[in-house]
Amino acid sequence: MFVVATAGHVDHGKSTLVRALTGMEPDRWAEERRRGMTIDLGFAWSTLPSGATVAFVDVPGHERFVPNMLAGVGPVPAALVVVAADEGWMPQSAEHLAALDALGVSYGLLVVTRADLADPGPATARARAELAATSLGAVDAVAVSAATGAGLPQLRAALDRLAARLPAPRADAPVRLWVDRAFTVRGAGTVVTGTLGAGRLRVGDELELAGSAEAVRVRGLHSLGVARPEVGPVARVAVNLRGTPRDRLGRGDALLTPGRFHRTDLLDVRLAGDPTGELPATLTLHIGAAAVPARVRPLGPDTARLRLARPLPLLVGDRALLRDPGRHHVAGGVTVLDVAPPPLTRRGAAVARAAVLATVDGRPELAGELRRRRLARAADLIRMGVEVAGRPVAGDWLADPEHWRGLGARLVEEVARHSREHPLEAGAPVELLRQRLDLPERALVEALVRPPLRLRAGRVTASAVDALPEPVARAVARVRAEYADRPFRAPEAEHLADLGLGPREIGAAVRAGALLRLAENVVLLPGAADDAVRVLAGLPQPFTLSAARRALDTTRRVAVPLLELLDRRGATRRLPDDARVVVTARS
Ligand SMILES: Nc1nc2c(ncn2[C@@H]2O[C@H](COP(=O)(O)OP(=O)(O)OP(=O)(O)O)[C@@H](O)[C@H]2O)c(=O)[nH]1
Ligand SMILES: [Mg+2]
Repeated sequence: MFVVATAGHVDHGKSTLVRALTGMEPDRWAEERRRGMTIDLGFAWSTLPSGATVAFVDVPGHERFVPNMLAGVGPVPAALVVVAADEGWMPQSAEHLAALDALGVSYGLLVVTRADLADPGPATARARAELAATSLGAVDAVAVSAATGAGLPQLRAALDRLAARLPAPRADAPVRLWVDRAFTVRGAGTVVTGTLGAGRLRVGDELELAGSAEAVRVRGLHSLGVARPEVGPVARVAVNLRGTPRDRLGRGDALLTPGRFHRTDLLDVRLAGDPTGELPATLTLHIGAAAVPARVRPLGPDTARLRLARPLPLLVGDRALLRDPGRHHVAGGVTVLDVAPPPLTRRGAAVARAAVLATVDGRPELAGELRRRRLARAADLIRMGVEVAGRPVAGDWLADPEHWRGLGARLVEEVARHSREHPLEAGAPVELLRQRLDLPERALVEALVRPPLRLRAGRVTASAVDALPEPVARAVARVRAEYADRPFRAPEAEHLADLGLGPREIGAAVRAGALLRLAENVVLLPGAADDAVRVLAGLPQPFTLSAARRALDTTRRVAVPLLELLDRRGATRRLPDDARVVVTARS
C-alpha cells in the first residue's frame, strides 16, 4: 500500500476526485456533506491498474482548516496537488504547497481538476512552475474531469508510476504512529487511526503513549476496513486500544515503540524560510499529526532553539514546519538538529552553540554526536535516532575516543595529586575521582583505570606501594621518608618490627615491588639497586668492597648482598681478586 495526501485550495475538487477514484466518501461528517466542504481529514482507498493499493488522506482546502490539513500531510510522504482549471492558482494552493515544501515532501503529482469547465493549460503551466521551485520539483501533471471521467485512467497510471518511485519503507524501524483520529467504537472501546510510515504493529504489542508515557496494549488492528493480526509499513491503520479511556489521547498524540523515542520540549533546529531574526517569538510547530506552540529563540542565521508548550517524541533529522496561525503563513521548514541540547546559561553560550549547530546537518551520526556530547548512553542516543555501533567504555556509556584518552590522562594526574596531598592514604577514593573528573558514574572512573594505576577496594592507586594494605603502605612510606637521604642504609631488624614490618609484611611489600630484599631482614627502597650502579660507575674501576661501601655510605651488612645482587643482575662483574667492575654496554 502507499498513502498519498491531497492538497489544494478550497473547492478545487479534491474530495470529488478521491470519490471518483475510489467510489468512497471522504467527507465523513454530515456537516461536510451539507456544506459541500471538507472540514476534517477523510480517508478512502482503491486498487490501481498494477494491483497496488493506494490510500488517500483527503484534506480540507479552506484556510480556517489548515491545521487539519497539516495533520493529514504531516505523516504522509507523497502529495496530490489539486488545482481547478477554472480558478487556477489560489492562496491555499500556495500555502499548502509551502507546507509540503517546508516538510520536504518530494513525491507527488499535479492534478488539474474541473477540466470540463475551462482549458486546463494555463492552470497547469502556473502550477508546474510553482511546484518546480519546491521540494516536489518536476512532477507528472494530469488534467481530469470528475464530471466526465476524462483523465482518470491517466491519473491512475500516474499514481502507479508514483508508487513505483517511492522509497521502500523500513519495517524494522521503531513505530511512531501519529494519531490523526481517536474515537470510541461501541463494544470495542478506544480506536485510533494513523499512517504507519515505518515499523510493524502486531496484535498484543505493548506501546507507549507519547503524551503521557502510559503503556497501552494493541487489542486489535484494522487496515482498509479489514481486521489483521499484524500490519507493516506503509499503511493506513486503525488500532484498538480497549482498556485505554478515550480521553487519554487525541490527534497529535503518538503510539510509540517503548523506549525508542526521546520526548523533548527543547530542541535545536535548522530553519529554511523566513530569516530567523524576523520570526515572531511564538509560532506553531507542526510535525506528524501534532501541532504545538513553540517559543523561538534565534541562535544563528538559520538555526534556532525551540521551547515547546508540551513535549513531543522527536528524532534528530525529523522534518517539521513552523506556522504563524494568525497570519496564515508558513514561516519555514524545520530540520531537527538536536533533541537534547545543552542549556544556554553561561555568557556567550548561545554564540558558541550557534557555531556548533552550523556544523550539524541533522543526519544522525554517532561519531559527531559523541564529539559534541563527549559521553552518552547508548540507549539515549538510540532514543534520539542515532544508530549505535561499537563497544561501550563502561555499562552502556559510549565515549568520544579523544575525550576518553584525555580523561585517562587526567585520572593519572588526579591520583598522583591525591597521593601527594595524602601520602599516608592508600590511593584516591573512586567517588572523589568521579567528582574531580565530573563523570556521571563511578563505573566510568573504574573503566579508566589502566596500569600503572590499579583499582583496589574502592580506591585508585598509582603505585604498588599504595596497593598494599594500609598499615603496610604506611610503614613503607615511613621507611621512604626516613631513608630518603641515605638510600643505601637498611633499617635494623628491630626498627622494622617497630614499624610493624614483620616477615609477612615485608614479603607482601617485596612482592608488590615496594621494597627490595637483599637478605633476611635487609631491605632497601626499590630504586636503590639502579642508584647504586650509577654511584659505583663513578669510582675508579675496578673497585673493592670497601671502596664501594664508602661510596655508597653504607655498611658491610648492606654492601655485600647488594653487590651480589648486582653481580646476579649483570650490572657488576666480580674479578678473580674479588675486586669488581661496573659492566657497561661496551665491556
Ligand atoms: N464540473 C466539475 N465540477 C467539479 C469537478 N470536481 C469537483 N467539482 C465540483 O466542485 C465543487 C467542490 O468540489 P470538492 O470536491 O468538494 O472540492 P474540495 O477541494 O474537496 O473542497 P474542500 O475540501 O472544501 O477544500 C463541488 O461542487 C464539485 O461538484 C469537476 O471535475 N468538474
Ligand atoms: Mg474536500
